[in-house]
Amino acid sequence: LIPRAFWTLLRDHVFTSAGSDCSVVLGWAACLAVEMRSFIASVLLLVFSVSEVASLWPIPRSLSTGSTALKLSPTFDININVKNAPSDLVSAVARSKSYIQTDKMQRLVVGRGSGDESAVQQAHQLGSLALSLAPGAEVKPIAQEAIVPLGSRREEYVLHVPADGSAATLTANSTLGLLRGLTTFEQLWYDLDGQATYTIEAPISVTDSPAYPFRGFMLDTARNFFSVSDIKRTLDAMSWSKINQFHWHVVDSQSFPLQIPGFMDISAKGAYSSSMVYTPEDVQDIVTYAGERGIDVLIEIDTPGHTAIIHQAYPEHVACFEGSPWAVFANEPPAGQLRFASSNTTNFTTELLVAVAKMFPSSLISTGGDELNTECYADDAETQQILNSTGSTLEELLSTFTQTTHGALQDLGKTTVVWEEMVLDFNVTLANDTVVMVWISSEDAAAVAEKGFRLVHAPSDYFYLDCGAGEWLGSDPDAPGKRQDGVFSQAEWSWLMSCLQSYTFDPLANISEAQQYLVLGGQQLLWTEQSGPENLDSIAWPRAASSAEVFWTGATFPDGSPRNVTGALPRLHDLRFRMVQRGVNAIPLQPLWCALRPS
Ligand code: CP6
Repeated sequence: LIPRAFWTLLRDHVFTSAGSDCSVVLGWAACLAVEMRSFIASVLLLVFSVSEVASLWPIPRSLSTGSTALKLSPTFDININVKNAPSDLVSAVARSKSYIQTDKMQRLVVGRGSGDESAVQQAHQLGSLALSLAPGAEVKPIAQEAIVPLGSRREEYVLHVPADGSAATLTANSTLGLLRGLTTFEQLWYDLDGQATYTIEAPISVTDSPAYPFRGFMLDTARNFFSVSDIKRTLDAMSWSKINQFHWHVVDSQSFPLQIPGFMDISAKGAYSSSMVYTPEDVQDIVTYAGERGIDVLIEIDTPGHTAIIHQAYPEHVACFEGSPWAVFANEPPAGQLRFASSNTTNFTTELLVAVAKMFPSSLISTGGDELNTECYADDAETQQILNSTGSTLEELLSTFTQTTHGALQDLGKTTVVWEEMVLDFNVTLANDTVVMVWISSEDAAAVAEKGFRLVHAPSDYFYLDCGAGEWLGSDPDAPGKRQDGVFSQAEWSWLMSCLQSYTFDPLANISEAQQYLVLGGQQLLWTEQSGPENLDSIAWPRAASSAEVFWTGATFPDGSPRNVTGALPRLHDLRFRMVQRGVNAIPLQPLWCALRPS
C-alpha cells in the first residue's frame, strides 16, 4: 500500500525526529512532528483500525475502547459494594467524584466549534460505577495495602464502562487495586462547556496491572525545605499517575530537618530554622496521607557521606568538616562524613537509623552510601590510627560499618536500600535482598544485576529533574553547553529535554534475560540545590509522570505498538491539564495546539 522507500523515509525523518534533542528542546518542532504523525496515523487508522486512546496516563496494560458517546447522569454516583469498607477507600471515592466534577477537561479538536455536542446530546447516561473486591479478597485499608513488600503488593484491577448506560463496574483483589482503578476512571471524562461530562470512546474495558512494582519519585528536602503541604500536594500528583513509592531524601550535608526521638539535638542544631523541621507528628501525617493514596514512604538517611551537618551536634562523629578547600573532600559544600571506621560512630549511626526505622512503617529503608569521598579519611588522624592498629583496609571497615547498621535494620524486619557505589565501587558485603539504586549512569544497571542484586533505576542521564549539579551533559568536557566555572549554560538549562528523554528509557537495556527479574522499577528524582516550594510543581510536573508510564505500562502498548514519545505527548498534555485543575502548577510542554485531536 505504501511504497517501502516512503515508509522508511517516514520512519527515519518523522517518527524519530520528535525524539531528537533539537526538536525536544524546541517543543514546537516536536509538536509539528506529532501533527505529522497523527495525520499519518489517521490514514493508517483506516487500514489497521488502531483505536485512539483517551487521555489515560499511564496507558493500561490491556485496553479496549469503542466509539460511542456516553455521559454521566446528573445523579451519577460511585457505590462501594464492599462490606466494612475502610474509611480511606470511602475518602478515595469522594476524591474521585470531586475530581470528575472539577477537572473540566475539554476534548480539544481541530477546528473550534466542530465539537461533540450532537453526539453528547443523544448519548446514554451512566448512572453509577460499582466497586467490588474479588471473592475471597481480604478487606484492608488502602494505607495497609500500600506498604506491603514489593512484589506482593496487589495493584491490579478490571474496569468496564458499558456504552448502553448500564452500570460501570470496577473490581480488584485489594482496596489498593480499587484505588488504581478509580484513578483510571477519573481520566476517562471530558467536559462539554459545563453541560455534560462525557466520553466518546464507550464501551471501555480495562484489565490493568503494573509492569514493575517500584514506580517512584524522589524529593530532597535538605538542600531546600519543603512544607508538609508541599509534600502532600506532591503525593497527590504522584498518585494521579499511579506512582507508588515516595523516596524521601530527607537529610543531607546542608540541613537536617527530621526530628528523631532520642536525637533531637541534630535537628535542633541542623535544621535551617526551628520551623523548618518535620516533627514525628508531621512524619505520621505524611505517611498516612501517602498510604491513603497508595504510596509507600521510603525514608533515606544518607550515610556515611553527605552528613556534614551532624557535626553541629556530634563533632566527634564527623571527619573533614574543617577540611579545606571543601572541593577536595566533597562534591558540594559543606564537606563532612561520618567516621565509619570508629566503633563509637558505628554504634551512634546504628541507633540513629533504628530510631528512624521505627518512625516509618515501610518495609524499605535507605542508608544512602553515595559519593563517599576517601580523601576525607586519608586526612583524618583518628581513621588513620584505626587503620594502622587494626590492619584493616578502609573498604573492610566500610563493610563492617554497613553490616552493623544493616543488621540492626534487618532485625526490625526492614529491607535495606543503598546507592550503587556500595556495590560497584566499594564491594561492601550486603544481604542478598538489598535493593540497589543506580544513579551515576543507566549503563551501571547491568553490572548491579550481574552481581545478583535487585535494582531500582534512578539514572542521572535519564531521570534527574534538576540539572544543576554537574554531569548533566555527560562526561565529555567539550560537550556543547557543558557547565564551566559554575555558570550554567542555556543548553544545560533546557531541562525540558529530560521529560522526553526519560520517556525513552528502556528498563531492561543490557540486562540479560536471566537477570531481568531483578529490575524492580525506577524513579525520577528532584535534587533541590536549585529548587524550593516556588518551583517544585513546575520542575517536577508533568515531567515526573513520564517514568510513571515507563514503569507501569512497560515497553509495549496494549495494541502491540512500542511506547513512543510522539504518541505520548497529547496524553501528557491532558494529564498536565488535570493537574492544573486540581491545584498542581504543572507546566505546559508544548503549545496547546499540539493537544488537538482530529475532530
Ligand atoms: N546529593 C546526593 C546530590 C547528588 C547525589 N546524592 C547528585 C549528584 C550528581 C548530580 C545530581 C545530584 N546532589 N546526596 C547523587 C545520588 Cl548530577
